[in-house]
Amino acid sequence: DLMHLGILGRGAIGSLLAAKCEISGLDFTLLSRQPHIKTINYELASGETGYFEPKHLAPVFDTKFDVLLVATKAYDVDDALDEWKNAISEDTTIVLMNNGMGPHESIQNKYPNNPVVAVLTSYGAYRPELDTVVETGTGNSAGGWLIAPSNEKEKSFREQLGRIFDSVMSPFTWHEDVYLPLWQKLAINAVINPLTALYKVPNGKLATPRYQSLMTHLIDELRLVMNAEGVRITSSTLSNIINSVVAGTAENISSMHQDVIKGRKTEIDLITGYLLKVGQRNNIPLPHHQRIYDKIKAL
Ligand code: KPL
Repeated sequence: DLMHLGILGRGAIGSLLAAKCEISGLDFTLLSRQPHIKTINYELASGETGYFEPKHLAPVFDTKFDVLLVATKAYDVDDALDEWKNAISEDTTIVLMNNGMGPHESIQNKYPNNPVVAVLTSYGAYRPELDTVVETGTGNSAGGWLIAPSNEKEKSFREQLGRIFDSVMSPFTWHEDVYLPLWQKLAINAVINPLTALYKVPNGKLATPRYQSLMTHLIDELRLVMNAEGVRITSSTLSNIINSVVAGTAENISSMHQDVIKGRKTEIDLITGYLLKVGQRNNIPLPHHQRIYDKIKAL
């Protein structure tokens, strides 16, 4: 029997996930505040295009899902989980897919007994129209338990989730310690997103000499915080990781750059803001991150 999936949020990533679920024949429902937008048109990086009408639910209902993929903006995760709490039973696995780290802390208080997975993905997508999603680049994805289910369920839950992730966000890697990739992703987003948004450049431009000294400072500060939080990593490893994402997503307009272009709220509070909070907790001054935080807030 098919797992019943809920996809919460129909932004770029939510719409792309829906398209991949549709193509893979999975049983899914879109939980959206815009159920009147019936169709999703998609264009994948492979060139494949199509459209479909997903099942939709309005917020008042009592269907419980086996797996809830939370694909909202980071600052909406907490409110969205409250709004759709009827979709969540004790056995629902909640999958957080947002950038940033704030919700990964707060969910442990809200749903301490549900299995919770953190997923990171480097897929690029945007929505040129409300009903259309374009995949700009394929990436890879990783995830692991933030809250694992009981021992007897752990293996079967992980295998079922693995099959879903393999079909909608392959290649997918399961991590025993998800905090390592989570911190790496936070580091990627804390460097690429604000810089591309401030200087109004596609990701690839960050490889040019103009940005190297600032990036070095940001990376050194990140390394100090990560080490203080128990994540063992060197500045040069971090630099290699970030530069390979810059190269791999060179044409991409980062999500924060897109937010700024469209005059939307940015995720700076859950990316750089989270980092500054953890820096403070560890008595580590982060002057370069503080400066770009202030500049983004002033936009
Ligand atoms: O995740 C991203 C984002 O734009 O939010 C990166 C990896 C920087 C790709 O653009």
